Amino acid sequence: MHAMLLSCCVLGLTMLGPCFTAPTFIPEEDSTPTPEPQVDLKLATDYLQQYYNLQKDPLGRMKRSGPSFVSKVKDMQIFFGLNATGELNSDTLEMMGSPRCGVPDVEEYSNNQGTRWNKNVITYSIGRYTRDLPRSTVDSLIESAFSVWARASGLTFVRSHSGNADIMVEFVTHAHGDLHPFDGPGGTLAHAFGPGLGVGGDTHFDDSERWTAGGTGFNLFVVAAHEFGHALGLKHSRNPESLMYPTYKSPHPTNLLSLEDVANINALYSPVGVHPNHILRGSQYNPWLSRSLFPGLMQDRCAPDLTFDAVSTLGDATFFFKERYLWIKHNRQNDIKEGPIVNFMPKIETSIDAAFWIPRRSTAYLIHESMFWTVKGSVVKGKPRPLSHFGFPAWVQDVDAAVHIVKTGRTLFFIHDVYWSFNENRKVMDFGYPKYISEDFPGVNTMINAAFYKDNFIYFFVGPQVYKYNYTQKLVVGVENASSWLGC
Ligand code: RSS
Ligand code: ZN
Ligand code: CA
Ligand code: ZN
Repeated sequence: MHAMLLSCCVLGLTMLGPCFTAPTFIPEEDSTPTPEPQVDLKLATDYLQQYYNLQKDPLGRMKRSGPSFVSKVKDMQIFFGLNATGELNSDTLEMMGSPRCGVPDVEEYSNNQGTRWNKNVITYSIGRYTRDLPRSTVDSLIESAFSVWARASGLTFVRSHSGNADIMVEFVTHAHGDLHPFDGPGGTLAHAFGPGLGVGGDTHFDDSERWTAGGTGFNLFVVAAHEFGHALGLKHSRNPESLMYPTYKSPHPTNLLSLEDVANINALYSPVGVHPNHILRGSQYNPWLSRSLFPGLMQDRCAPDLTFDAVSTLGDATFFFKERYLWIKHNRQNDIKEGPIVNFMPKIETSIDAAFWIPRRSTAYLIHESMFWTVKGSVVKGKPRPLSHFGFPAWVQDVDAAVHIVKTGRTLFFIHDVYWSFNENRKVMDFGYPKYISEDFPGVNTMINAAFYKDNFIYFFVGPQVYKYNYTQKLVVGVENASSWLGC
C-alpha cells in the first residue's frame, strides 16, 4: 500500500473492545509477570508494533522495558491525552483494547488530511453488489452518499458503467485480494483506499454485514458516506458529531456532516486548486460559492430530452423547475414566462429538487436538498426550514419528488425507490413508511424526477417522459414527453 492509506476501523475512546481486558501492569525488567499480565504484554507489544512502529526483537522476545518500548508507550499516551508515564496502566491498556485495524494513530487523526485527487470531477463504478438490497437501492444510496460530499465541496461525482473508474465500489467478504481481509459479521464494516492510481479510492463493504436503507442493520448510506470521505483523502475525526468519527452511528435526525467535516473537505479541495496544509484555510472557504459561479443559462424548452427537477402548481400557474431555471405556465393564458429562479424568487438561489402545492392553504413548498421554503401567494416566507420538520430520519437528506393528494390530505415524498406519506391534517408521517414505489404504483418502477397532481391523476416525470397515473385505478394510462407540457 505504501503511500496510499487504507482507512477502516479505529474505535472511539470510550468503548472497551473485544481484543483484551485491561488490568494494571507495570513493566519491570526483573519481575515475573503473572499469566494475565503476560497476555496483556503480548497484546500491548503487538499493538505498539502495529500502530507505533515498535521494532521486533530479533529473537522474538518481548521488549517490555527497553527505551524503545517505553517511549512508544509514551507516544501512544500523549496521543490519547493520557499521563505520559510509559507504564502499561489500566487506562493505557483499555485504550489499546479498542478494536482497530491497521492505520497508525498519529497519522490516522492528524489535522493534516491525506492525499487528494488532483481533479474536481471524480468517477465511480459499482462492481459486486450485495444481495441484501435491490440493486437500484444500492445505486441510489451510493449516489446519495457521494452527494453528501458533492454538496459540501466543489466536487462532482460521475458514475461510470465501464468498470474503469477512480473509485471502484464493491461488496466482498473475508479475504478479497487486498491484504485486508474482512472479519465476518460485526467488527469492521468497510474500508477505503485514499486517492491514487490503481486501488486508490477503491471502497470495499463487508458483505457479511446486513446492509439496509433504514435504521436496522448497518445503514449503507451512512457507512458509504464515511468511506467516501476516506476515498477523498479524509482521515478520522475525534469529534463524535463528525461523519468521520471512527465508529458506526445509526442515522439520527441531525446533519450528517459536522462543520469540521465540511472544513476538512474544503481544506483538502480548495477552490483555487492549491493544497492547503492547515485546516483553518478551508473553513474560510464558502462551499456554496463555487456553485454560484455557474450562471443560470437559457434552457431549450423544446429539447427532446428535456427533464424537470420539480413541477408544482403555484396559485393559478404551473411551475417547472430545472436546475436554477424556471418556466411558469399560466393555467388560463397561453404564454410561458421563463428565466433563472432567482429572477422570480430572489431568496432562492439554488435548484429545486421537489415541490408540492396544498390548495386549501394556498401554499407551495419548495424543497432543496434537506431544506424547504414555504411560498404563499407569490411571496417566499421567511427562511428555509429543515426537512426533518416532516419527521424524516436523518439519512433522508434530499427528496426526488413530492406531490400532495387533495383527496386523501396526504403529501407523498419520493426518495430513490421508496416513498413516504405525510398526513397534512395530523401533521405526522403515516405509519409503515417508507414503502416501495413499484409495489404501490404498478407500472412506475423507477426513480422519479418530479410529480404533479391534477384531477385524480398523478403525473410522474421520469427522465424525458411523463407517466399519467390514475390514482384510483392504480394504473398508468398514458405516456408523453416532458417538453409537451411546455407546448412543444
Ligand atoms: C472505517 O473507519 O472506515 C471503518 C468503520 C468501522 O467499520 N468501524 C467499526 C464499527 O463501528 N463497527 C460497528 C460494528 C461493531 C461494533 C463493535 C465494536 N467495534 C466505518 C464506520 C465508522 C462507518 C469499528 C469497530 C467497533 C470495530 C469493533 C472494529 C470491533 C473491529 C472490532
Ligand atoms: Zn473510517
Ligand atoms: Ca465485518
Ligand atoms: Zn478491501
